[in-house]
Amino acid sequence: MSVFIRGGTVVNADRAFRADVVCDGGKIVEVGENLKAPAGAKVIDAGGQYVMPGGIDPHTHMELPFMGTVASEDFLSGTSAALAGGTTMIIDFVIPSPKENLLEAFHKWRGWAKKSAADYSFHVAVTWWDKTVHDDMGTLVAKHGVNSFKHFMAYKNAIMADDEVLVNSFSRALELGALPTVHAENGELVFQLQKKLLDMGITGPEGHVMSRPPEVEGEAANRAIAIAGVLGTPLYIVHVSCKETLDAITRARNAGRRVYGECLAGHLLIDESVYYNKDWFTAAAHVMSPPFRPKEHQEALWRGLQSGNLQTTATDHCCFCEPQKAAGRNDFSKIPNGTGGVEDRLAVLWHHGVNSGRLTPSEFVRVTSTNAAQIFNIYPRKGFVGVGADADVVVWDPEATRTISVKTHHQKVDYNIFEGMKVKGVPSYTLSQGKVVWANGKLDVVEGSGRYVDRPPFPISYDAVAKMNRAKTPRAVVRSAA
Ligand code: URQ
Ligand code: ZN
Ligand code: ZN
Repeated sequence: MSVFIRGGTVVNADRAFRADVVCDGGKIVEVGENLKAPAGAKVIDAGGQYVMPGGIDPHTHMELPFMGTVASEDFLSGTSAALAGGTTMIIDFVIPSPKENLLEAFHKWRGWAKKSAADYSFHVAVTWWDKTVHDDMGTLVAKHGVNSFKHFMAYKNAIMADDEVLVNSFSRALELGALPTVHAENGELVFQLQKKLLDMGITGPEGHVMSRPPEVEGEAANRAIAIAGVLGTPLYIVHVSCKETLDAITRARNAGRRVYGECLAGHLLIDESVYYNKDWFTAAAHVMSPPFRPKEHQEALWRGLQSGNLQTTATDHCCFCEPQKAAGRNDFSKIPNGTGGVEDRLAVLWHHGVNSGRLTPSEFVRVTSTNAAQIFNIYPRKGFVGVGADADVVVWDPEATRTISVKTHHQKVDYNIFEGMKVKGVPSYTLSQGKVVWANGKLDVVEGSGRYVDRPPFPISYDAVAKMNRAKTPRAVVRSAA
Protein backbone atom coordinates (compact mmCIF):
# COMPACT_ATOMS: atom_id res chain seq x y z
CA MET A 1 0.00 0.00 0.00
CA SER A 2 1.32 3.48 -0.81
CA VAL A 3 1.31 6.31 1.73
CA PHE A 4 0.73 9.95 0.84
CA ILE A 5 2.09 12.42 3.41
CA ARG A 6 0.40 15.68 2.59
CA GLY A 7 1.09 19.29 3.49
CA GLY A 8 4.12 18.87 5.71
CA THR A 9 7.48 20.63 5.84
CA VAL A 10 10.22 18.24 4.78
CA VAL A 11 13.37 18.67 6.87
CA ASN A 12 16.65 17.27 5.61
CA ALA A 13 20.13 18.04 6.95
CA ASP A 14 20.63 20.69 4.24
CA ARG A 15 17.25 22.45 4.15
CA ALA A 16 13.60 22.55 5.13
CA PHE A 17 10.89 23.01 2.51
CA ARG A 18 7.16 22.54 2.01
CA ALA A 19 6.44 19.32 0.11
CA ASP A 20 4.18 16.30 -0.09
CA VAL A 21 5.86 12.91 0.10
CA VAL A 22 4.75 9.68 -1.60
CA CYS A 23 6.01 6.34 -0.29
CA ASP A 24 5.52 3.11 -2.20
CA GLY A 25 7.20 -0.29 -2.20
CA GLY A 26 9.29 0.61 0.84
CA LYS A 27 10.87 3.60 -0.90
CA ILE A 28 10.21 7.32 -1.21
CA VAL A 29 9.00 7.71 -4.81
CA GLU A 30 7.94 11.34 -5.05
CA VAL A 31 8.63 14.59 -3.17
CA GLY A 32 7.11 17.86 -4.31
CA GLU A 33 4.42 20.50 -3.86
CA ASN A 34 0.71 19.92 -4.61
CA LEU A 35 1.14 16.26 -5.53
CA LYS A 36 -1.84 14.02 -6.20
CA ALA A 37 -2.48 11.13 -3.82
CA PRO A 38 -1.99 7.80 -5.63
CA ALA A 39 -5.23 5.77 -5.92
CA GLY A 40 -5.82 3.75 -2.78
CA ALA A 41 -3.03 5.45 -0.86
CA LYS A 42 -3.20 5.89 2.90
CA VAL A 43 -3.24 9.65 3.38
CA ILE A 44 -1.49 11.32 6.32
CA ASP A 45 -2.27 14.97 6.94
CA ALA A 46 1.05 16.49 7.95
CA GLY A 47 -0.14 20.10 7.99
CA GLY A 48 1.86 22.10 10.54
CA GLN A 49 4.21 19.16 11.06
CA TYR A 50 7.73 18.21 9.99
CA VAL A 51 8.51 15.25 7.74
CA MET A 52 12.01 14.06 8.66
CA PRO A 53 14.28 11.09 8.02
CA GLY A 54 13.70 8.47 10.71
CA GLY A 55 16.25 8.65 13.50
CA ILE A 56 19.33 6.43 13.33
CA ASP A 57 20.69 5.38 16.73
CA PRO A 58 24.31 4.32 16.08
CA HIS A 59 24.83 2.89 19.54
CA THR A 60 22.53 0.26 21.16
CA HIS A 61 23.00 -3.06 22.93
CA MET A 62 19.84 -5.14 22.68
CA GLU A 63 19.91 -8.37 24.72
CA LEU A 64 23.62 -7.92 25.39
CA PRO A 65 25.20 -10.63 27.59
CA PHE A 66 27.25 -8.47 29.99
CA MET A 67 28.61 -8.54 33.56
CA GLY A 68 27.01 -11.90 34.30
CA THR A 69 23.54 -11.15 32.99
CA VAL A 70 21.72 -10.25 29.72
CA ALA A 71 20.28 -6.82 28.92
CA SER A 72 16.50 -6.88 29.44
CA GLU A 73 15.64 -5.17 26.13
CA ASP A 74 15.58 -7.56 23.19
CA PHE A 75 15.76 -6.75 19.50
CA LEU A 76 11.98 -6.85 19.01
CA SER A 77 11.00 -4.77 22.04
CA GLY A 78 13.95 -2.40 21.56
CA THR A 79 13.32 -1.69 17.88
CA SER A 80 9.58 -1.33 18.61
CA ALA A 81 10.31 1.24 21.32
CA ALA A 82 12.67 2.98 18.90
CA LEU A 83 9.90 3.24 16.29
CA ALA A 84 7.52 4.66 18.90
CA GLY A 85 10.05 7.44 19.38
CA GLY A 86 10.74 8.09 15.68
CA THR A 87 13.99 6.12 15.40
CA THR A 88 13.81 3.77 12.41
CA MET A 89 17.24 2.16 12.48
CA ILE A 90 19.72 1.04 15.13
CA ILE A 91 23.37 0.09 14.81
CA ASP A 92 24.03 -2.45 17.53
CA PHE A 93 27.24 -4.27 18.51
CA VAL A 94 28.58 -7.77 18.11
CA ILE A 95 30.90 -8.15 21.11
CA PRO A 96 32.90 -11.40 20.96
CA SER A 97 34.40 -12.56 24.25
CA PRO A 98 38.21 -12.70 24.16
CA LYS A 99 39.26 -15.71 22.04
CA GLU A 100 35.71 -16.04 20.65
CA ASN A 101 35.73 -16.29 16.87
CA LEU A 102 34.48 -13.04 15.35
CA LEU A 103 32.48 -14.72 12.59
CA GLU A 104 30.77 -17.10 15.00
CA ALA A 105 29.88 -14.17 17.27
CA PHE A 106 28.60 -12.21 14.27
CA HIS A 107 26.27 -15.02 13.21
CA LYS A 108 25.09 -15.49 16.81
CA TRP A 109 24.07 -11.83 17.02
CA ARG A 110 22.50 -11.97 13.57
CA GLY A 111 20.30 -14.77 14.91
CA TRP A 112 19.19 -12.72 17.90
CA ALA A 113 18.42 -9.70 15.72
CA LYS A 114 16.13 -11.57 13.29
CA LYS A 115 13.14 -10.65 15.53
CA SER A 116 13.73 -6.90 14.96
CA ALA A 117 10.81 -4.73 13.89
CA ALA A 118 13.04 -2.07 12.33
CA ASP A 119 16.19 -2.09 10.20
CA TYR A 120 19.49 -2.68 11.98
CA SER A 121 23.20 -3.14 11.44
CA PHE A 122 26.20 -4.15 13.56
CA HIS A 123 29.54 -2.70 14.58
CA VAL A 124 31.83 -5.61 15.45
CA ALA A 125 34.04 -5.33 18.53
CA VAL A 126 37.67 -6.47 18.41
CA THR A 127 38.38 -7.69 21.93
CA TRP A 128 41.52 -9.78 21.22
CA TRP A 129 44.06 -10.28 18.47
CA ASP A 130 45.60 -13.00 16.39
CA LYS A 131 45.72 -13.96 12.72
CA THR A 132 42.15 -15.26 12.75
CA VAL A 133 40.88 -11.89 13.97
CA HIS A 134 42.86 -10.21 11.16
CA ASP A 135 41.32 -12.57 8.62
CA ASP A 136 37.79 -12.47 10.01
CA MET A 137 37.79 -8.66 9.88
CA GLY A 138 38.44 -9.01 6.17
CA THR A 139 35.61 -11.47 5.72
CA LEU A 140 33.21 -9.28 7.69
CA VAL A 141 33.98 -6.31 5.45
CA ALA A 142 34.05 -8.21 2.18
CA LYS A 143 31.08 -10.50 2.75
CA HIS A 144 28.91 -9.20 5.58
CA GLY A 145 28.57 -5.45 5.18
CA VAL A 146 30.56 -4.47 8.27
CA ASN A 147 32.48 -1.19 7.93
CA SER A 148 33.17 -0.32 11.58
CA PHE A 149 35.11 -2.08 14.32
CA LYS A 150 34.67 -1.21 18.01
CA HIS A 151 37.36 -1.24 20.70
CA PHE A 152 36.58 -1.07 24.41
CA MET A 153 39.53 0.63 26.14
CA ALA A 154 37.70 -0.01 29.45
CA TYR A 155 36.46 -3.23 31.14
CA LYS A 156 39.80 -4.75 32.17
CA ASN A 157 39.77 -8.57 32.59
CA ALA A 158 36.70 -8.68 30.32
CA ILE A 159 36.54 -7.10 26.84
CA MET A 160 39.25 -4.45 27.18
CA ALA A 161 41.49 -3.88 24.15
CA ASP A 162 45.08 -2.99 25.05
CA ASP A 163 47.41 -0.99 22.81
CA GLU A 164 48.55 -4.12 20.97
CA VAL A 165 44.95 -4.87 19.97
CA LEU A 166 44.27 -1.22 19.12
CA VAL A 167 47.32 -0.83 16.88
CA ASN A 168 46.80 -4.14 15.07
CA SER A 169 43.09 -3.65 14.61
CA PHE A 170 43.25 0.01 13.54
CA SER A 171 45.90 -0.92 10.97
CA ARG A 172 43.73 -3.73 9.65
CA ALA A 173 40.69 -1.46 9.51
CA LEU A 174 42.68 1.00 7.40
CA GLU A 175 43.58 -1.70 4.89
CA LEU A 176 39.92 -2.72 4.69
CA GLY A 177 38.45 0.77 4.40
CA ALA A 178 36.65 0.33 7.71
CA LEU A 179 36.24 2.83 10.56
CA PRO A 180 37.76 2.11 13.98
CA THR A 181 35.57 3.23 16.89
CA VAL A 182 36.42 3.34 20.60
CA HIS A 183 34.88 3.38 24.04
CA ALA A 184 37.52 5.71 25.50
CA GLU A 185 38.21 5.09 29.17
CA ASN A 186 41.53 3.96 30.63
CA GLY A 187 40.54 0.51 31.92
CA GLU A 188 43.62 0.14 34.13
CA LEU A 189 42.94 3.42 35.93
CA VAL A 190 39.30 2.43 36.45
CA PHE A 191 40.35 -0.97 37.81
CA GLN A 192 42.82 0.54 40.30
CA LEU A 193 40.44 3.31 41.39
CA GLN A 194 37.64 0.80 41.93
CA LYS A 195 39.92 -1.26 44.22
CA LYS A 196 41.01 1.83 46.16
CA LEU A 197 37.41 3.01 46.71
CA LEU A 198 36.18 -0.42 47.75
CA ASP A 199 39.13 -0.73 50.18
CA MET A 200 37.98 2.58 51.65
CA GLY A 201 34.54 1.05 52.19
CA ILE A 202 32.82 3.00 49.43
CA THR A 203 30.50 0.37 47.91
CA GLY A 204 27.50 2.44 46.74
CA PRO A 205 26.76 3.74 43.21
CA GLU A 206 28.65 6.93 44.07
CA GLY A 207 31.78 4.79 43.87
CA HIS A 208 31.05 4.23 40.19
CA VAL A 209 31.32 7.90 39.26
CA MET A 210 34.26 8.42 41.64
CA SER A 211 36.18 5.60 39.93
CA ARG A 212 35.76 7.14 36.46
CA PRO A 213 36.71 10.84 36.59
CA PRO A 214 36.68 12.74 33.26
CA GLU A 215 40.49 12.54 33.03
CA VAL A 216 40.18 8.75 32.77
CA GLU A 217 38.16 9.27 29.58
CA GLY A 218 40.29 12.13 28.31
CA GLU A 219 43.50 10.09 28.55
CA ALA A 220 42.05 7.23 26.52
CA ALA A 221 40.57 9.59 23.94
CA ASN A 222 43.91 11.32 23.44
CA ARG A 223 45.68 7.96 23.19
CA ALA A 224 43.22 6.58 20.64
CA ILE A 225 43.47 9.79 18.60
CA ALA A 226 47.29 9.59 18.70
CA ILE A 227 47.33 5.95 17.64
CA ALA A 228 44.92 6.67 14.79
CA GLY A 229 47.06 9.65 13.77
CA VAL A 230 50.29 7.67 13.58
CA LEU A 231 48.56 4.93 11.59
CA GLY A 232 46.68 7.35 9.37
CA THR A 233 43.21 6.06 10.19
CA PRO A 234 40.05 8.02 10.91
CA LEU A 235 38.47 7.46 14.33
CA TYR A 236 34.96 7.56 15.84
CA ILE A 237 34.72 8.05 19.61
CA VAL A 238 31.46 6.77 21.09
CA HIS A 239 29.60 8.31 24.03
CA VAL A 240 31.78 11.40 24.45
CA SER A 241 30.72 12.52 27.96
CA CYS A 242 33.15 15.25 29.01
CA LYS A 243 35.04 18.39 28.04
CA GLU A 244 38.37 16.55 28.09
CA THR A 245 37.34 14.26 25.26
CA LEU A 246 35.56 16.98 23.32
CA ASP A 247 38.68 19.15 23.55
CA ALA A 248 40.82 16.26 22.26
CA ILE A 249 38.47 15.78 19.29
CA THR A 250 38.35 19.52 18.60
CA ARG A 251 42.16 19.77 18.60
CA ALA A 252 42.40 16.82 16.21
CA ARG A 253 39.73 18.19 13.87
CA ASN A 254 41.35 21.64 13.90
CA ALA A 255 44.55 19.89 12.80
CA GLY A 256 42.71 18.38 9.84
CA ARG A 257 42.25 14.90 11.31
CA ARG A 258 39.20 12.82 10.54
CA VAL A 259 37.97 12.21 14.09
CA TYR A 260 34.25 11.92 14.84
CA GLY A 261 32.46 12.24 18.17
CA GLU A 262 29.15 10.79 19.34
CA CYS A 263 27.27 12.00 22.39
CA LEU A 264 24.37 10.42 24.24
CA ALA A 265 21.04 12.09 24.94
CA GLY A 266 21.61 11.13 28.58
CA HIS A 267 24.99 12.83 28.88
CA LEU A 268 23.48 16.03 27.48
CA LEU A 269 20.78 16.23 30.15
CA ILE A 270 21.58 14.17 33.26
CA ASP A 271 24.30 15.00 35.78
CA GLU A 272 26.28 13.05 38.38
CA SER A 273 23.93 13.98 41.26
CA VAL A 274 21.87 10.91 40.34
CA TYR A 275 24.56 8.69 41.93
CA TYR A 276 24.01 10.34 45.33
CA ASN A 277 20.27 9.65 45.38
CA LYS A 278 19.19 8.21 48.73
CA ASP A 279 17.29 5.43 46.96
CA TRP A 280 19.89 2.79 46.04
CA PHE A 281 18.10 1.55 42.91
CA THR A 282 17.49 5.04 41.54
CA ALA A 283 21.23 5.65 41.79
CA ALA A 284 22.20 2.19 40.51
CA ALA A 285 19.75 2.49 37.59
CA HIS A 286 21.93 5.33 36.28
CA VAL A 287 25.18 3.36 36.47
CA MET A 288 26.60 3.38 32.98
CA SER A 289 30.03 4.09 31.54
CA PRO A 290 31.22 6.74 31.08
CA PRO A 291 29.12 8.02 34.00
CA PHE A 292 26.89 11.09 34.00
CA ARG A 293 29.07 14.11 34.69
CA PRO A 294 28.92 17.46 36.55
CA LYS A 295 26.67 19.96 34.77
CA GLU A 296 29.43 21.99 33.08
CA HIS A 297 30.19 19.07 30.82
CA GLN A 298 26.62 19.12 29.48
CA GLU A 299 26.92 22.67 28.14
CA ALA A 300 30.26 21.73 26.56
CA LEU A 301 28.62 18.79 24.78
CA TRP A 302 25.81 21.01 23.47
CA ARG A 303 28.48 23.37 22.14
CA GLY A 304 30.15 20.38 20.56
CA LEU A 305 26.96 19.54 18.66
CA GLN A 306 26.41 23.17 17.67
CA SER A 307 29.99 23.65 16.49
CA GLY A 308 30.11 20.40 14.51
CA ASN A 309 32.88 18.94 16.66
CA LEU A 310 30.41 16.25 17.73
CA GLN A 311 28.59 14.70 14.81
CA THR A 312 26.08 12.16 16.09
CA THR A 313 23.76 11.50 19.00
CA ALA A 314 22.91 8.05 20.34
CA THR A 315 21.59 6.37 23.47
CA ASP A 316 23.86 3.41 24.27
CA HIS A 317 20.56 1.70 25.08
CA CYS A 318 21.64 -1.20 27.31
CA CYS A 319 18.98 -1.99 29.92
CA PHE A 320 19.19 -3.86 33.20
CA CYS A 321 16.23 -4.09 35.60
CA GLU A 322 16.37 -3.74 39.38
CA PRO A 323 16.95 -7.44 40.14
CA GLN A 324 19.88 -7.35 37.70
CA LYS A 325 21.35 -4.10 39.08
CA ALA A 326 21.07 -5.67 42.58
CA ALA A 327 24.12 -7.81 41.75
CA GLY A 328 26.10 -4.75 42.82
CA ARG A 329 24.12 -4.05 46.00
CA ASN A 330 27.31 -4.30 48.11
CA ASP A 331 29.89 -3.56 45.46
CA PHE A 332 29.31 -0.82 42.86
CA SER A 333 31.80 -2.43 40.45
CA LYS A 334 29.36 -5.32 40.06
CA ILE A 335 26.36 -3.19 39.04
CA PRO A 336 25.69 -4.05 35.37
CA ASN A 337 26.60 -0.95 33.38
CA GLY A 338 23.92 0.46 31.15
CA THR A 339 20.82 2.64 30.85
CA GLY A 340 17.98 3.07 28.34
CA GLY A 341 16.74 5.88 26.08
CA VAL A 342 16.17 4.54 22.56
CA GLU A 343 12.52 5.65 22.66
CA ASP A 344 13.14 9.14 24.01
CA ARG A 345 16.27 10.36 22.20
CA LEU A 346 14.52 12.36 19.47
CA ALA A 347 11.95 13.97 21.78
CA VAL A 348 14.48 15.05 24.42
CA LEU A 349 16.87 16.38 21.76
CA TRP A 350 14.07 18.26 20.00
CA HIS A 351 12.81 19.78 23.23
CA HIS A 352 16.19 20.74 24.69
CA GLY A 353 17.89 21.26 21.34
CA VAL A 354 15.42 22.83 18.90
CA ASN A 355 12.87 24.39 21.29
CA SER A 356 15.75 25.96 23.22
CA GLY A 357 17.21 27.47 20.04
CA ARG A 358 20.48 25.51 20.25
CA LEU A 359 19.74 23.55 17.05
CA THR A 360 17.73 24.30 13.92
CA PRO A 361 15.41 21.52 12.68
CA SER A 362 17.97 20.72 9.97
CA GLU A 363 20.78 20.50 12.52
CA PHE A 364 18.54 18.21 14.57
CA VAL A 365 18.15 15.93 11.54
CA ARG A 366 21.88 16.08 10.95
CA VAL A 367 22.79 14.88 14.46
CA THR A 368 19.97 12.36 14.89
CA SER A 369 20.09 10.73 11.48
CA THR A 370 22.03 12.08 8.50
CA ASN A 371 25.53 12.29 9.97
CA ALA A 372 25.30 8.71 11.22
CA ALA A 373 24.12 7.61 7.78
CA GLN A 374 27.04 9.39 6.09
CA ILE A 375 29.71 8.34 8.57
CA PHE A 376 28.64 4.69 8.35
CA ASN A 377 28.14 4.87 4.58
CA ILE A 378 24.45 4.19 4.18
CA TYR A 379 23.47 7.66 2.92
CA PRO A 380 21.26 8.56 1.04
CA ARG A 381 19.49 5.24 1.43
CA LYS A 382 19.10 6.28 5.06
CA GLY A 383 19.12 9.70 6.69
CA PHE A 384 17.36 11.48 3.81
CA VAL A 385 13.84 12.30 2.66
CA GLY A 386 14.21 12.13 -1.09
CA VAL A 387 13.34 9.96 -4.09
CA GLY A 388 15.02 6.56 -3.91
CA ALA A 389 15.66 6.63 -0.18
CA ASP A 390 14.15 4.00 2.12
CA ALA A 391 10.74 5.18 3.32
CA ASP A 392 11.92 5.45 6.92
CA VAL A 393 10.17 8.67 7.86
CA VAL A 394 8.96 10.37 11.01
CA VAL A 395 6.08 12.90 10.93
CA TRP A 396 6.89 15.23 13.80
CA ASP A 397 4.26 17.28 15.62
CA PRO A 398 6.10 20.26 17.16
CA GLU A 399 3.06 21.29 19.22
CA ALA A 400 2.26 17.93 20.85
CA THR A 401 3.52 17.38 24.40
CA ARG A 402 4.36 14.31 26.46
CA THR A 403 5.65 13.52 29.93
CA ILE A 404 8.26 10.79 29.76
CA SER A 405 7.71 7.96 32.23
CA VAL A 406 8.40 4.30 32.84
CA LYS A 407 4.63 4.03 33.26
CA THR A 408 4.02 4.78 29.59
CA HIS A 409 7.22 3.96 27.72
CA HIS A 410 7.55 0.91 25.47
CA GLN A 411 11.07 0.03 26.62
CA LYS A 412 11.51 -3.26 28.43
CA VAL A 413 13.10 -1.82 31.56
CA ASP A 414 11.74 -0.81 34.97
CA TYR A 415 12.99 2.78 35.08
CA ASN A 416 13.44 5.70 32.72
CA ILE A 417 16.44 8.02 33.03
CA PHE A 418 14.25 10.89 31.73
CA GLU A 419 11.43 10.12 34.22
CA GLY A 420 9.00 13.02 34.55
CA MET A 421 10.61 15.12 31.81
CA LYS A 422 7.99 17.18 29.95
CA VAL A 423 8.76 17.52 26.25
CA LYS A 424 7.12 19.45 23.44
CA GLY A 425 7.51 17.86 20.03
CA VAL A 426 6.78 14.16 19.48
CA PRO A 427 6.29 11.78 16.56
CA SER A 428 2.70 11.59 15.35
CA TYR A 429 3.57 8.95 12.71
CA THR A 430 6.57 6.73 12.10
CA LEU A 431 6.98 4.87 8.82
CA SER A 432 9.41 1.97 8.52
CA GLN A 433 10.03 0.72 4.97
CA GLY A 434 6.96 2.72 3.91
CA LYS A 435 4.60 1.05 6.43
CA VAL A 436 2.95 3.13 9.16
CA VAL A 437 4.20 1.44 12.35
CA TRP A 438 3.37 4.20 14.82
CA ALA A 439 0.20 6.31 14.68
CA ASN A 440 -2.08 7.94 17.25
CA GLY A 441 0.07 6.67 20.08
CA LYS A 442 -0.14 3.04 18.99
CA LEU A 443 2.48 0.65 17.62
CA ASP A 444 1.66 -1.59 14.67
CA VAL A 445 4.87 -3.54 14.11
CA VAL A 446 5.61 -6.95 12.65
CA GLU A 447 8.15 -9.15 14.41
CA GLY A 448 11.03 -9.92 12.08
CA SER A 449 10.19 -7.21 9.52
CA GLY A 450 13.48 -5.42 10.24
CA ARG A 451 16.31 -6.00 7.77
CA TYR A 452 20.04 -6.27 8.30
CA VAL A 453 21.60 -3.25 6.54
CA ASP A 454 24.92 -3.81 4.78
CA ARG A 455 27.37 -0.94 5.19
CA PRO A 456 29.99 -0.82 2.42
CA PRO A 457 33.62 0.12 3.25
CA PHE A 458 35.28 3.35 2.16
CA PRO A 459 38.11 1.92 0.02
CA ILE A 460 39.07 5.02 -1.93
CA SER A 461 39.99 7.54 0.71
CA TYR A 462 41.57 5.00 3.05
CA ASP A 463 43.69 3.41 0.31
CA ALA A 464 45.04 6.81 -0.60
CA VAL A 465 45.78 7.56 3.03
CA ALA A 466 47.39 4.15 3.52
CA LYS A 467 49.61 4.60 0.45
CA MET A 468 50.62 8.08 1.61
CA ASN A 469 51.29 6.74 5.06
CA ARG A 470 53.43 3.84 3.82
CA ALA A 471 55.29 6.10 1.39
CA LYS A 472 55.96 8.68 4.08
CA THR A 473 57.07 6.38 6.86
CA PRO A 474 59.86 4.29 5.24
CA ARG A 475 61.59 7.22 3.45
CA ALA A 476 61.40 9.47 6.51
CA VAL A 477 62.87 6.71 8.66
CA VAL A 478 65.66 5.97 6.15
CA ARG A 479 66.54 9.67 5.72
CA SER A 480 66.76 10.39 9.44
CA ALA A 481 68.86 7.24 9.99
CA ALA A 482 71.34 8.29 7.28
O1 URQ B 1 30.16 0.36 27.46
C1 URQ B 1 29.19 0.19 26.73
O2 URQ B 1 28.95 0.95 25.81
C2 URQ B 1 28.23 -0.96 26.92
C3 URQ B 1 28.86 -2.12 27.63
C4 URQ B 1 26.97 -0.46 27.60
N1 URQ B 1 27.13 -0.05 28.97
C5 URQ B 1 27.52 1.20 29.35
O3 URQ B 1 27.65 1.44 30.55
N2 URQ B 1 27.77 2.12 28.46
ZN1 ZN C 1 30.80 1.97 25.88
ZN1 ZN D 1 27.76 0.90 24.36
